[in-house]
Amino acid sequence: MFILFGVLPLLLRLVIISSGVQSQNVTCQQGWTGYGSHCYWSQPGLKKSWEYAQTICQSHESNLVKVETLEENLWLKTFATLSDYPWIGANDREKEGDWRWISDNSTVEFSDWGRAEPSNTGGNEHCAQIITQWNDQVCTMPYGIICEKEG
Ligand SMILES: [Ca+2]
Ligand SMILES: [Ca+2]
Repeated sequence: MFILFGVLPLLLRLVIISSGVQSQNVTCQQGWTGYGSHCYWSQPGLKKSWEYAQTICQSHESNLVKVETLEENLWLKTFATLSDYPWIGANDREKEGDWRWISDNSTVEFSDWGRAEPSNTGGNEHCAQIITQWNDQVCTMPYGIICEKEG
């Protein structure tokens, strides 16, 4: 009985927390998570090159995530599996130093580059990932995927 009384409040709390997570102001299809007016998808452990990651997103009518605000950036760090160092949609493949979002080719305005990043190490880092902050990385390396679409 002692154990039961100890566990019940904890279970109740978990139910409240999980229902809170689901109550977003956007409706997303199964397997997608809503935040703001967008839907997001990521699969822990699934790591691909940046371009293949974008292909996977496109096959689900989405793109690699466009990070527009501090709030979205913070939320993504709780949503994604950061140990997969997930790719985001920012890239400077067309022109060195000209960072653009793959979803709409717009210039990267908000950013969260880590210390001394983007470094363009070896002259060959043209795709962005989240480590703890953003890092430019060699696009062909396999890392996690965060897709985003309109809700
Ligand atoms: Ca670069
Ligand atoms: Ca770098």
